[in-house]
Amino acid sequence: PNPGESQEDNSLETIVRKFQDSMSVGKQHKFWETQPVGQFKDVGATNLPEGPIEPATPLSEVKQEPYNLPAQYEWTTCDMESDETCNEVYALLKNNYVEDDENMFRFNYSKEFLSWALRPPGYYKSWHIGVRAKTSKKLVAFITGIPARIRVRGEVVKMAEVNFLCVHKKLRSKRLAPVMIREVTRRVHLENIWQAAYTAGVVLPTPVTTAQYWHRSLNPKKLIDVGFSRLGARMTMSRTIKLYKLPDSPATPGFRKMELRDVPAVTRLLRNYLAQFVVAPYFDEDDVEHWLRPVENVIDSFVVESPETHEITDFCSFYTLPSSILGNQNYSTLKAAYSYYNVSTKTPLLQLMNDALTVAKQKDFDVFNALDVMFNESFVKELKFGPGDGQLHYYLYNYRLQQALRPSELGLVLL
Ligand code: MYA
Repeated sequence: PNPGESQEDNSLETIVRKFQDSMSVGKQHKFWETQPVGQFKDVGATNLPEGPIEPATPLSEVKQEPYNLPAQYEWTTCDMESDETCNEVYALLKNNYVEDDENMFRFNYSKEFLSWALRPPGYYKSWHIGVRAKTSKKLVAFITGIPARIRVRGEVVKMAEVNFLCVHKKLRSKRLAPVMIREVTRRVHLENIWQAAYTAGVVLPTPVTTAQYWHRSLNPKKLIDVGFSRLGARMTMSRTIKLYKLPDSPATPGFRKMELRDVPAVTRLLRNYLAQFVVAPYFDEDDVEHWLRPVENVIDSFVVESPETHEITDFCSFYTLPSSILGNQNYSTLKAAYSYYNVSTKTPLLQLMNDALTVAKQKDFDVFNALDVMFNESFVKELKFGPGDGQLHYYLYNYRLQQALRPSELGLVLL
């Protein structure tokens, strides 16, 4: 027998405690328990009203000074218009941001992407928050907010979308993250905004929904070589390559790249479409111009323009988010496209998404990813997506929903 085994405490009490620890709902959340978010103890409670958990307070009551950091560190506001700052943020995230469970891949957001994602209409520079080591001035942590209007059922709420929370690998588990979250909250409050939306791979109190990733191989040989996917049972490489083959060009007549002149039509399409979901962004033309107009190597968008009437009837989009491949001899980057907002009114969604896959393949992406939000479940199986192992939890800060949502009731994609 393994000598380690006899050392183990196998009392019933210990077994129960270990089981509870393994379930995140049984875990203590010393920080999150203090925050205005849905608490695990209230799951299923029907007596609590929907809407803000805490009321807004007068701005004069918002703390005027930043929260205290450990003595060796200092706050910095990151100017994302500065190439130098953008480079520092890029490098911090490239080396320390989100990895998969097996630590084989790590997100590698490009500088162009960060500059786009963090500077939407009406953004606040003060919400791009860094932490530096006082002596070396090295950037060691980061968190961001951007303003957004999010509709929850019938109500449009001004929120912050919080993203890119990152603490350098060497500074983990020192409770820096709660200080960063408190500081971004303070700076959001100073702009008289009291709600936020965010996503995370970890379970926290309490998800409004949990979405699953689906992956469509575009370059199956590379995906198998780097360990992203495996050869199916009774499959050869050449049969696999054939299985995932796509047409050379999109099938839908009038399918073309979105242009500036399409902004009014795309805004109308998107607004009508997103009205079907319980939680979704409320976009105006400025938002659409920023978020949906193509930007090289950042965001691709396409419309279907009717060849007869020249009406814009459908729309699809995906963003570019490569991952570093950790420790592979032959490849260093996985080129991934992520499904963003898609609207079908005339072209069947299945055909529209097959066209999106086709152009992504033309643009040399290795894989096309989609969450099972909106109507995405209706096309994933047919279009040969496979379910991923990662889950993405969606959260609202200071806004209670009576009940968790199905992912298909969610019309929101965060970057
Ligand atoms: S999600 C992406 C998060 N980033 C990564 O996963 C990158 C790699 N990991 C890291 O850099 C670190 O592990 C991070 C934690 C920084 C994540 N969201 O400092 P700690 C809680 C929220 O000792 P560290 C994204 O960017 C944890 O439960 N809380 O831990 C959206 C514990 O609290 P509690 C998280 O590992 C971010 C405490 O932190 C997350 O060194 C949305 C431990 O702190 C997480 N992803 O650092 C932020 N991970 O004891 C919330 C851990 O209570 C925004 N924790 O369980 C809220 C809205 C604010 C604005 C409101 C305006 C009104």
